[in-house]
Amino acid sequence: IDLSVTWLGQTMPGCLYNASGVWCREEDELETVRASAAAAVISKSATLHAREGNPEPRYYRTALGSINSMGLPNRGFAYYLDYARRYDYGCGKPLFLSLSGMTLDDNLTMLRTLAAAGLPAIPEINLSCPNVPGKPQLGYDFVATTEALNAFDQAWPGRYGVKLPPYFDPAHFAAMAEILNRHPRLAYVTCINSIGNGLVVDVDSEAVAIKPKDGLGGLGGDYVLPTALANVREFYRLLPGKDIVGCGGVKSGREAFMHILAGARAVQVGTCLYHEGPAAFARIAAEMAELMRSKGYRRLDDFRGKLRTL
Ligand code: FMN
Repeated sequence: IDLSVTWLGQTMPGCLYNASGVWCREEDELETVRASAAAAVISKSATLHAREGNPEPRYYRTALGSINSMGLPNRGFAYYLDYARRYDYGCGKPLFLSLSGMTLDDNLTMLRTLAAAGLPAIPEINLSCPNVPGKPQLGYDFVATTEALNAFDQAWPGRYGVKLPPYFDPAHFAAMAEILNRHPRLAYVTCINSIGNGLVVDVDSEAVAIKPKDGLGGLGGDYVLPTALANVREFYRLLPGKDIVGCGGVKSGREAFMHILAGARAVQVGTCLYHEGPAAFARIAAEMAELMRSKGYRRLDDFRGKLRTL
């Protein structure tokens, strides 16, 4: 069974890697992901300057997944750029740098600096962080997204990706796709970021589960799988010539298979990786291979995007 993925001009050894924000804030975490069965590596969303993030508790595990309001704790762009300068690109696993500037100018500064460094690392610009108090998710503001993408095209000469928030209405899928399709060098979109501003309540203590934003936080895990699949499938249909990276609710080979069937080129793992650690990649890949074997598929192209309707 061949799980390799040809994408962005290279062939990755598999289709699974970490979701930004999980197991990727520190260099030793990034290197552990690279050394695991993951097929690529993405760094924690970087701001121009390092951030401590929100007060704790800011992550909470539930039976169905997770709620978090981390608030972009990260080492700052220079730290991840330095990692990217020393990254072993010859290992065959692409390196993605997630960027989440606090302002458009910060994003442009990071993109220009990365461009000047001339590295093979690929930026994934995060249009969808729900957890910085007072900062709305850019991807829900179509005017601001239009302005941002036009500016990214000026600041960055190569191919890039964006991380989208989940959308919940066909009119919004269509409106966002129309904007994204104006940008030929926007090579891929990652769907989805967490479902923002959920609320987990503990009955015993009659309290919220996390401290920031009076308990509101982004949902991941089982909660988000159907929403993630809808976003992957709809953007797969609406963005010809671009790739979709599926993210949301992957915890076994079955969900990874569903994302590819819905059209994903590659698949990221967030909440499950947080709970299980990087051993999750080999387990999920083996489960996926077994599922494919039972169905008579030999490679991902045999079923990618071939989800049937009734
Ligand atoms: N997404 C980003 O694009 N940038 C981040 O910095 C980021 N930080 C996260 C931190 C934590 C602890 C978690 C749980 C998620 C974070 N996310 C971030 C969202 C995940 O990348 C992912 O989109 C979301 O959790 C859904 O995937 P899952 O169901 O596999 O968790």
